[in-house]
Amino acid sequence: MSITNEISLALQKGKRAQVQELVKKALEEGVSAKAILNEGLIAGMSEVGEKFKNNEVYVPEVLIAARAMNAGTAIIKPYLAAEGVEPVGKAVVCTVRGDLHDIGKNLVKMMFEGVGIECIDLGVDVEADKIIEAVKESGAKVIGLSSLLTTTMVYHAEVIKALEAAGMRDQVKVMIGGAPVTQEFADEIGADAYTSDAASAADVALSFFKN
Ligand code: B1M
Repeated sequence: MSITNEISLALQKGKRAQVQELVKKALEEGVSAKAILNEGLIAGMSEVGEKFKNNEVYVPEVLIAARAMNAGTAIIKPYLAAEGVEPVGKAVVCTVRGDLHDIGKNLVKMMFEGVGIECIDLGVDVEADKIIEAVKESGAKVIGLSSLLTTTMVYHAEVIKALEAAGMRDQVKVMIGGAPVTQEFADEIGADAYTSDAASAADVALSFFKN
């Protein structure tokens, strides 16, 4: 088995220390940081994402795998920069105004990073203005919004209206999600995409960067 496969498997099992060891070993053996990222870490996280979508694994396993992914990514980051590997693109992610739930948002961020999207994470309870500012500063092409309360889901629409008012609606794709959110609601407020889970959100975000 190749060392990148070993990394992928260790990540899927959430074995952080083993991922770190294998990543270091791979670098010593001359495997490129890009191959470690794509064939090891991202491949492993994609598997976890698929299993999560199919209810074969659950939130704790995803969080543990993501922790292993972060540990591996931290080691190769300087090498990636040296190899000139660019992220697929940038996305702003947050939970909307008035809402403090962040587990789903964090999963979305992890899945985005798992497919190579750089995330600007604004945290929870985020006002539309702050999102607009972050998009302007970073040049992000995707905004990923999350809400868990029926009382805060209306703020997804507020972000879209603020983008329109700032003349920026065409520059970014707005993706929304969270337990109370539906495709019907997304259509109603003019969001570009809704997905019911974080792994599918990453697939859709990736398609926005590729098209
Ligand atoms: Co809150 N809470 N909570 N809570 N909480 C719920 C959501 C609730 C359903 C519980 C209940 O009453 N049965 C209820 C909402 C009812 C409603 O609005 N209809 C509720 C309430 C009422 C409240 C408070 C108002 C309680 C109070 O103070 N009286 C309060 C609100 C505070 C606030 O936000 N202003 C509150 C507080 C909290 C805690 C702080 C205690 C804690 C949050 C901790 C944290 O997030 N760090 C908490 C929790 C943990 C929950 C429950 C138990 C779990 C939510 C969760 O994390 N689920 C929840 C009840 C439940 O769901 N059983 C509940 C797991 C997470 C992975 O799911 O975020 O949906 P989710 O993400 C999913 C998908 O939705 C999707 O991907 C994930 C799966 O892959 N997804 C996206 C999410 N974002 C996406 C974005 C996308 C695409 C997909 O594109 C960008």
